[in-house]
Amino acid sequence: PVAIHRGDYQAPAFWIDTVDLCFDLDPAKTRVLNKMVLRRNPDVPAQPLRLDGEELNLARVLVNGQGTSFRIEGGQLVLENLPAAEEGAFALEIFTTCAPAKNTKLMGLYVSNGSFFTQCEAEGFRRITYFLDRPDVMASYTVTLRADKTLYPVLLSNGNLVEHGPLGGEGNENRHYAKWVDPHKKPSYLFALVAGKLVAREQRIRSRLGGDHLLQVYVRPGDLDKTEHAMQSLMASVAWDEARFSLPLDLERFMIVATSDFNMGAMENKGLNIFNTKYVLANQATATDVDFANIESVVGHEYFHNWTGNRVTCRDWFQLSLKEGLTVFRDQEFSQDLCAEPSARAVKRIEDVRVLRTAQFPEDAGPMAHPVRPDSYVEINNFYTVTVYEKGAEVVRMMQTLVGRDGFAAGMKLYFERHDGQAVTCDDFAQAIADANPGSELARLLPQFKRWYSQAGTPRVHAAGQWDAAAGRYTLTLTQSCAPTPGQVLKEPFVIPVALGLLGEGAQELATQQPALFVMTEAQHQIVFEGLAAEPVPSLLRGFSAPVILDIDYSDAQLLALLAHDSDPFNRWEAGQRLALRRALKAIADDGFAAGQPVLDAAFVGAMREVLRHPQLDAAFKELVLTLPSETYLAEQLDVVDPQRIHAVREAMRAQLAEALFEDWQWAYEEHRDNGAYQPDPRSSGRRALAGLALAQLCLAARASGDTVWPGKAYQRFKDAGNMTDRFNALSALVASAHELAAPALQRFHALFKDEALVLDKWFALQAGSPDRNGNVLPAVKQLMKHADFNLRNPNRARSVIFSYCSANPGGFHRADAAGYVFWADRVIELDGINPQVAARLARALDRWKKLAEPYRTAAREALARVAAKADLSNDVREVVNRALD
Ligand code: HT7
Ligand code: ZN
Repeated sequence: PVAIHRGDYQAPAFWIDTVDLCFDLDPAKTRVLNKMVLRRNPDVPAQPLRLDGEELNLARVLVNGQGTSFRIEGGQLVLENLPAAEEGAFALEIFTTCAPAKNTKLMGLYVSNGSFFTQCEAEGFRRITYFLDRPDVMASYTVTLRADKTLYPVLLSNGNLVEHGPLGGEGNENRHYAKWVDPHKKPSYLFALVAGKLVAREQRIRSRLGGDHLLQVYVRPGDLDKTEHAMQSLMASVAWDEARFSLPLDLERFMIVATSDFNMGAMENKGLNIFNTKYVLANQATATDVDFANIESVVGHEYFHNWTGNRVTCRDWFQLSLKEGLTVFRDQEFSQDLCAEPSARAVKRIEDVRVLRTAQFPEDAGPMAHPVRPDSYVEINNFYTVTVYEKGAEVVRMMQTLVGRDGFAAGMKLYFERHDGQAVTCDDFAQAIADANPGSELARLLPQFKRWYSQAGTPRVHAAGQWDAAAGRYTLTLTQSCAPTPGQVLKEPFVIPVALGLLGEGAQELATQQPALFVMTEAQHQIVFEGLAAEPVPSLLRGFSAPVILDIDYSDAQLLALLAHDSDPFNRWEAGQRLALRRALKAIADDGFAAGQPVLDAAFVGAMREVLRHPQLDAAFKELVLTLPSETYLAEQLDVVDPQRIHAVREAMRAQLAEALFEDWQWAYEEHRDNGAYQPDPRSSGRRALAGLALAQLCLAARASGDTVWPGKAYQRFKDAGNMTDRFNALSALVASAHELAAPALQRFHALFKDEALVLDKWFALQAGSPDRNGNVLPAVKQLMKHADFNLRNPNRARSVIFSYCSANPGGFHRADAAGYVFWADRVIELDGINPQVAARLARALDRWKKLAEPYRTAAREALARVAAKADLSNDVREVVNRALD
């Protein structure tokens, strides 16, 4: 496979002004007539036109209505004899066919449950017609859809519906058509069409800044009762973008359509967003609080792309974070702004950081490490990563930290003034934010700040304090470093905003002469605090002000003080995690560690009890503090990883907390379980989360003591719960504690929800991700794959079983007999023949194999080598396994 390099960017040799597409939709053979008006780009030397194409059958090519010579070269349609620049625009007509029903890659035009959908980002449009399929070529689209009226009563595309009606003529008796005109120019990746038997929830709104709009959420008949939350989320998104950034909805009609076959979460096609059903459908009987929150943020995310992505798009795919990092930042801010209470905002921030640290930090330290703006790729689909998205969002967040909230809004305004309607770069964005804030630290440090875009790897900040009692002086030394990543050995210092404060005696917040934000630019800095009465406890990187690893040698007493008293909720949580981590790492390092051995001391247990019983703290915050660091996070702290040791230690810690806090968990459960009307707001979902954790802990404790009361209560809760969150938490408690009631509960759950695909996904995922006991999970996973409801072609279902096992269940997956890796290699190869994008995601499960202890390391390498040896692998999977083996 050939790598594409950022430095090789060249402007297109032709522009496409207009595109007139006519589709005759048929699952077996769809006919596409593509009439374009093109002109040469005068800034580029004359050259042939090379149009991208993939899996198309070409029937006809006409230039200005005449036949012309052409050739197919490397999949591209090459036209040499085109009018010269002086002749101006010319018409190009291309007639092709494709086979949507056979499209298992779910890129381009495909069929799902009898309806047609498209997915064009990043390079799917070339599977629909020959085109300059790159984001810097923006055209005006007119689209006509023709199809059977009974099978496809709804025909949708981007923009406004200008005509529709029956099709005349022989053979068209039951056929109809719809013609759509998009008033906005767009790149091909934002094109979409949908055709099928769908129904819509509709809402007319009058926006504060714009006019009247029609919002629609299209789903399959029968799912309409699950669309209210998505619609509410959409309305809230429109209002938020107007209020926070003065960005109005620029369309008369904004549509969301749900499909159950989708490679990712959702897609921001102009005016016609296409969503995975998982991020649309919800009611209290079928969706959990987490589902409700995810829907809110994904609906927001896609809506916010309408400006950050669609109005201003990427010049090339190396700039992907321009739209994705910025839009993740915007959706995170949106979800925080919807929180009524500051504590709920903090909870959201902790959740976001947890994702960054458990998924992005490992990526930044592994074979797929790449800068937020990558320098090269083989397959762009492999670069829709947590680095581009989540780390990209942290980079934008740091900009806001450096210029302030109002300064950032001013920067956004300037960005749109300068670039509306253009395809631009990450540099253009950073420049606009800096230029709007001329006196700011960002403006002063911009070239250095932009290293966040060009250097991969997670920086480490080492902090050491020195106390001079006689002088009343505390000196804090901060040192930054960043380990080499593939292709980047030496790193220059980053600009690192460190939000900080000091806790004094009695753990009260100290007023100091130093600002609350210190901006690191050098490899080392010293910050001196004078006039202190006693040695302070530093609270650093408050709110996680930069995406770095903070090394600091706190004593237990200092961490306990921070956990109990820090005014920054993020660092309060962080102190609890550090206390747990320290104990876990000590036990993991102990070669004599035996399963079930105590890991936790009275001080730690006491501190956890205090948080759990705290009269003022929020339930959601308590749940976060009382959840131990994940096995993946623990593994990241180690140079050599024995996944079974980590699993055993974490399980021992869970069991010990369960038993030591038994009465407190009972109190927490009784206090926080409620039977009132269901609301998915942060406060009530926090209560359910804490009650769920308590129930899981009580069932776990019961496992050790042989008590049957709590498993019985969990089973009862499972049966009579009024919402999916409580029901699923109760079921999970039984499954995680391997109680004998788990089997009948699982059976009953399946029977209750056999017709609800998204709920069945949960049922599969719960079993594939359950804590391993004597290697029981892999046989269960193999059994699940034989279940009548399993379907490898459906990405959600494949993820619910295979990914839940290989990527989210380290204790079950990393087996000494290598059977987990053999299973993984078989599935990667099998999936690659169906859907390379999904296969390549699964291939990443062994990214960190070089850190594994023996015998896991050798076995993992052999599994990777077996996949790599396969002759006809997709570029997607080949890039991932080659980089892993490198
Ligand atoms: N911008 C969207 C990316 C996306 C995608 C990319 C490749 C293959 C399939 C895909 N579906 C959606 C999603 C987003 O970030 O909003
Ligand atoms: Zn996005």
